Amino acid sequence: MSGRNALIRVGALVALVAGCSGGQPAASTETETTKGPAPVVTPVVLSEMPHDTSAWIEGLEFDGADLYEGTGVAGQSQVRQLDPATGAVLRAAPTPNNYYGEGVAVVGDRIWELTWQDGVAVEWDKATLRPQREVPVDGEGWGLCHDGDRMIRSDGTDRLRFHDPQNFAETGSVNVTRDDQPVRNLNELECVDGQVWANVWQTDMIVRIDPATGVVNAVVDATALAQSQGRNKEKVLNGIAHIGGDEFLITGKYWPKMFRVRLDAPPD
Ligand SMILES: [Ca+2]
Repeated sequence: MSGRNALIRVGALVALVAGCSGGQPAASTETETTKGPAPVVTPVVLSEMPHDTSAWIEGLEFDGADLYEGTGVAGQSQVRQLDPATGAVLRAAPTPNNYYGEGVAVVGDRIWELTWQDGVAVEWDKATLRPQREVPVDGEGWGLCHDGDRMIRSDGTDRLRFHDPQNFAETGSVNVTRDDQPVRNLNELECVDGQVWANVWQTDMIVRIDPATGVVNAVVDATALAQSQGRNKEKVLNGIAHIGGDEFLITGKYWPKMFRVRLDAPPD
C-alpha cells in the first residue's frame, strides 16, 4: 500500500478517550466482565486518494495487495478491482440479474457478494470476475467479511449472522450491543484478528465488535472525515478495509476520496 500519493497529513490527531472507569477496585457485586463505556478514537489520516464519486459503495476489502469494491443500486451494481495507489477502477463486472449488490468478501479464489433484498448471495470467480452461482439467503444483505473460518454478514439490524464460506449456509448469529444498548443499522464489515469492525449506517461511526459476545469494545468517530466529504443522508461513511497492523482504508458512498488511516483503538 503506497503512501506516495499522500496529499495531506493531519498529523497527530490522536484523541483517545479512555473509557475505563478507573478508581477503586471492583465491589464484591461486580464481575470481571463489568466494563465502562466503549472507548472512542478518531482516525489519524496518513494519506488520501481519489474515489469514484459514482460508486454507491457497499463493500471494500483488500485481498493481499489487491483492493476490491462492491457497489450497489439495482441495475448499477458492480464488483470491481481498484488500484490501491490511485483508486482507479482496474476492472469491473455488473452484478447479475440487476440485483442490488451489497457487501463483498474474498475467500481464496472466489468472491461472495451479498444482495440487499433479492434473497441471494452471488459467488464470483476472482480471476475472471464472472458470477458462478447464486445461493438463497434469509433476510437482507448489507455488509460481509470472512474471518478465516466463516462469513459474517450484517442485515441492517443489530444482528451479525454467520455463514459457511463454502455454501453460505447460515450457522448462527449474535446481537450487537454498545454499553448494553442494541446497535442497529450495522453496515459494511471488516474482519480483523477475531474482531469485526462495522460501519453504522447514517452515522459517522465504525464500531469494533467481539463476535463471541456481540459487545462493542471500541468506537471510531469519523465525523471530521465525513464532514470533509459533504456527508448528507446519502453520502454517508461506508467502507472499511484492513491494510495491516492498525492501518485501514475508509471511505463512503459517493465520496470523492478514500483515506488511509490509523485507528489507535486499545486492545480488545
Ligand atoms: Ca470491508
